[in-house]
Parts: sequence; structure tokens; C-alpha cells
Amino acid sequence: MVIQLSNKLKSLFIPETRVVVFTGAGISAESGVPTFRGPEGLWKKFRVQDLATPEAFQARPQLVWEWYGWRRGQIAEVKPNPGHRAVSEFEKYFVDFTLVTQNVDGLHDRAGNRKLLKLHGDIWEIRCVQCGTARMDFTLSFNHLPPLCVCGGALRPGVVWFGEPLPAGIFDEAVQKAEGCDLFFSVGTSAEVYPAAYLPSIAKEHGAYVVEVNIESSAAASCADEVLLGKSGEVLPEILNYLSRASLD
Ligand code: BJW
Repeated sequence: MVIQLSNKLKSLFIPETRVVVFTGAGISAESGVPTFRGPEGLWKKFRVQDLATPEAFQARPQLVWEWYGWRRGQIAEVKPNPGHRAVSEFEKYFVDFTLVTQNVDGLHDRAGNRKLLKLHGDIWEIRCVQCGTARMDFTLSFNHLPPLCVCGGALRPGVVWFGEPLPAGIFDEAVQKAEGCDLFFSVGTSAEVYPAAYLPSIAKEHGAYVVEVNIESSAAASCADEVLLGKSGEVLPEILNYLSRASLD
């Protein structure tokens, strides 16, 4: 695949450029993780209010756990794809680099990214609703649903449901990075869920060059300087090629 990049974008391919990559479910689609809002998206088959709100968990914790157990099982079977791997190479190339993800699947960690802000938590984390203790737990099935904490409280998936605040300090740090970057990539997100969806326009308002990578234009396109239409697993490795060539020049 050959994609056309503007000269402006190519001129930013130097290690000193401050870069933020903001990702959503689309980057994991090619690994086989379903997105939320596409024709095959999770929210076409399941109701948000039954599964992804604190009220749903309070009313039917077992159902919510079963659904997250099914998703954990799906994610355990898949691997990071070339899009994830390209983003982990970006982290090595740019001196000031931040990955801000809405994804909970852990595929960016598995691809090797370390400068990572997770806005919506992590499906592999479990947290007690009573004492707040959290830990990573890669167990696929539990003896009792909901599993219980040593304090006796119910354990829940460490993700952010609708109506819940984002993890303390994480969104503020993402805003700070968006405000201070020169180049902002919005990758594989519909940019419909707030406050995360403010980030592309925050970056733009503070002078960043904003590039969207998506199979179709999203809400983020309205503030993008450049829209690269295509699969992130093809477009991002292509950008990495340009970076590698730029570093040889
Ligand atoms: C490809 C591709 C390929 C496909 N290559 N591309 C204004 C301000 C603030 C809040 C609000 C507001 N307006 C409304 C709200 C409330 C609400 C909200 O945003 N609602 C909207 C739906 C209108 N927000 C919240 O409730 C948030 N919390 C909050 O606001 O708290 C306030 C508060 C403060 C203090 C006290 C109490 C409360 C929380 C939002 C939590 C979102 N949670 C989820 C579930 C996570 C757990 C789980 O996985 O189960 O997060 S919902 C779901 O959407 C998930 C995602 O991270 C998120 C975003 O979805 P994403 O990643 O963009 O996926 P899709 O499917 O939408 O898009 C995929 C894209 O990929 C598409 O564009 C495709 O084209 C593309 N694509 N294949 C490239 N191969």
C-alpha cells in the first residue's frame, strides 16, 4: 500500500517533534477485537445500559462479569497487529512521545509501548467496589461471580463505564500532552465518547498538526489537517517506513 503524505507531515518526521498518538478500538480491529460502534460493533449487539454502567453492575453483577469474561477470552486469543507494532516503534523514534489510548485490551502494552495513558482502564485489572484495592488478574474464569475481595466486597473489571470519571490524573495528563505536542495522530476512533473526544481539538487549538488515521472520516476529521484513509495496520507501518527513511537521510 502506498499512501500520500503531505510535505508538512514529512517535515515533522524528526526525533525532536513532540508526538501524541490517540487510539481507539479501530487499531485493534485487525487483531480481531470487535469495535463498539461499527456495523459489527459491540453496541449493535448489546445494550450499553445492561453492561457498561455502574447501575448495570449493581443490578446484575454476574451478567456483567460473564460478558467481560467472554471479552477477556476473546482478547486472550489475539495478538498485537502491525498497527500496534508501528506505534511502539514511534515511541522509540520520537524523544517526547505519548500514547493515549481508550482501549482496555492491553494490546499496546503487549506491543511494547511504555509511555501509555489508559483513559478507560484495563480489562485485565480487577478492582474492589468496597475498599478500592486493584490488581492485574489474567484469570479467564472465576469460581464465584462476582469474585470477592479479601475485604468481602465485590470485585469489578477495572474499566471506565458510562457516567464514571476517568482515572484520577490520567485525563489531565493527556490534556497536558495534547496541549504541548507538535503532531497529534487520532487513530481508529469514532471520537464520539467524551471527555476523550476533546483531545484532537485541544491539540489543534494549541497549534499541533492533527492527522486522522481511519477507514472512514470520524468526528475527529473536522479538526484534522490531514486524513489518511485506510486500515491502521497498513497506514501506520507505511508512516514508520517514512520515519525509517527520514532517519537515514
Ligand atoms: C478503523 C479500523 C481499522 C475500524 N483501522 N480504523 C461531554 C463531556 C463529558 C462527558 C460527556 C459529554 N457528553 C456525553 C458525556 C457522557 C459520556 C459520553 O461520552 N457519551 C457519549 C456516547 C455521548 N461519557 C462518559 O460517561 C465518560 N465519563 C464521564 O464523562 O464522566 C464524568 C464524570 C465526572 C465526575 C464524576 C462522575 C462522572 C466515560 C466514558 C466511558 C466509555 N467507556 C467505554 C467502555 C470501556 C469498557 C469496555 O470496553 O467495556 O469505552 S464505551 C466505548 O467507547 C469504550 C471505548 O474506549 C469508547 C470509544 O470508542 P472508540 O474506541 O472510538 O470505538 P468506536 O467503535 O466508536 O470507533 C471505532 C473506529 O475505528 C471507527 O471510527 C472505525 O471507522 C474505525 N476503524 N476498523 C482504522 N482497521
